[in-house]
Amino acid sequence: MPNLKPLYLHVDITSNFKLPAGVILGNVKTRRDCEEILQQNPSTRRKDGVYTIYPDRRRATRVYCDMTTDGGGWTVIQRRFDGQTDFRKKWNDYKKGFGDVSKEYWLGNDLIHALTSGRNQVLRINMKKFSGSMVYAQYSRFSVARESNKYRLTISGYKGNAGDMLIRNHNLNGMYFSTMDRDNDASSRGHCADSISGGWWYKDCTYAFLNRIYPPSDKKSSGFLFWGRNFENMKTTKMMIRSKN
Ligand SMILES: [Ca+2]
Repeated sequence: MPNLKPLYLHVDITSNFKLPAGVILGNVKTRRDCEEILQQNPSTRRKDGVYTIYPDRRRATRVYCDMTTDGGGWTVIQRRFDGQTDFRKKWNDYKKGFGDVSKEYWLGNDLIHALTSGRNQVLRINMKKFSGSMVYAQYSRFSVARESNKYRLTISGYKGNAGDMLIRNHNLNGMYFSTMDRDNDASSRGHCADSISGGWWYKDCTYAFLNRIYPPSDKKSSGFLFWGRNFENMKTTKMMIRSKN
């Protein structure tokens, strides 16, 4: 019998190939939102910025991710800070979204529906006052119905220090979305989303209206973006969602 020595074979395999345009590698498409990006890539923590997500697991969309606030992983659906984006838009604009995701924008009601349907999402609203102080309102349950149900709002479970203006002061749970060209509010007095207003969920108008005209300075005017029973105008707003409360 020949003495058969064991054979050790060491093989390095390197594949180097170019993907045709449109092909997505691996599990990138499983990144449905900013929270999943953070879970899959923990090094994105504290790196706020624009990322690509797949809200319906198919189509890509760019969105701003807050990877800092309370552990991060927030998908931003609305952001305002300088008044450069006009929020006086019609139903179809709010449906599709508008603005620049690296600046001010509304993500779009169809996408917000896709991100909030069939699973629990938390809504957090970060706001900065003209005095410089930061406040927030957080709701443990937030979802937006499909267009055929007029983007009906489901919201509950407030915590925060900004005051609860979406439930306790004027309950918007179950209210429909309205724009200047669609009056779906529950007000008998008229049309809350009038021609100077942006789209929002209304009952009998509101104590919180973050899509109204950007305020030029520190005021207490219901004619501008405001939060609170005294209509305090806010300097910056950020509405964002994730699953973790
Ligand atoms: Ca009305």
